Amino acid sequence: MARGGRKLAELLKKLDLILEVRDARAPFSTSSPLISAISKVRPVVSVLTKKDLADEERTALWLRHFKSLGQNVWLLDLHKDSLAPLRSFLLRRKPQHRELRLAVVGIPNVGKSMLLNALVGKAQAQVGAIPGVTREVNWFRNRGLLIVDSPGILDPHAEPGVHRMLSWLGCAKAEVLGGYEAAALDLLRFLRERVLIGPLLARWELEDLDEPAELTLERIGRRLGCLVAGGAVNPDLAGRRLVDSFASGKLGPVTLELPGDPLWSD
Ligand SMILES: Nc1nc2c(ncn2[C@@H]2O[C@H](COP(=O)(O)OP(=O)(O)OP(=O)(O)O)[C@@H](O)[C@H]2O)c(=O)[nH]1
Ligand SMILES: [Mg+2]
Repeated sequence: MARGGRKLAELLKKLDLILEVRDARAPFSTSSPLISAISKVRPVVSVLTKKDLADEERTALWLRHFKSLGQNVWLLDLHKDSLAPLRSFLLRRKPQHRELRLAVVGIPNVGKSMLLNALVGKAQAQVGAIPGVTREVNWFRNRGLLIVDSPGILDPHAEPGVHRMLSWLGCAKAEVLGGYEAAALDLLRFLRERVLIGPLLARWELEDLDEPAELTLERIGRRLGCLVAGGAVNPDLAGRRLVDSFASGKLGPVTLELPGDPLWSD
């Protein structure tokens, strides 16, 4: 992480602009830890990916929030949306006699490499559903753009709550943050507190009962057949299935944060 950050700092001198990628399901907690330093020296354009996995109404609140701050934010479903408008926007900033040089930065697994591929028009950078796919800084060039793909960088000093949320979104590894059972129980408690759990459980035809998270996880494990010999639920396996299904959007669209959320706002 420190090495990636240093490389990026050296690169900054050569760049015209930075594309910061965040996950639309948690636009605050998925911001890059480097972005406040970067924005002092280079213009930043933010992209919220995974529009299809986020709650539409909450996304509208976020867009209004960013607009009120005068921030330039693009909202995209990278599997479906055309990148032509963003490309044209970038090319309007291209110096006359050379390509526009930019870097795609952000925390792991938010869609940096996928965005880069869509912008250069080819599947050049490796994309994957687990965090940590891109390990080096790499340059890609096409049609007026010279783009750097960079490894995802997490903030080691972020609040534990932020890291926990990032594990639910697939941006941080639950294995290194106390394991899948703990991550799943935290997720269930968080969703219940914020009245977001009902529609998600309904996807598995489970009722939203007023019960401790452990019992909800047990019902999920039973429903999904995460059992050990003797018929008991394996809570780690059930936790993994819950977290993975949540992260990949299989449980339906949800946004975990609102602008000015008292839990995370600084
Ligand atoms: N549903 C959905 N999935 C997306 C979207 N954008 C990216 N993804 C998925 O997110 C995952 C991560 O994409 P990558 O481009 O590898 O992410 P990255 O930020 O480069 O990740 P690292 O290199 O690990 O830091 C892949 O499984 C993509 O298919 C989107 O808009 N919608
Ligand atoms: Mg990548």
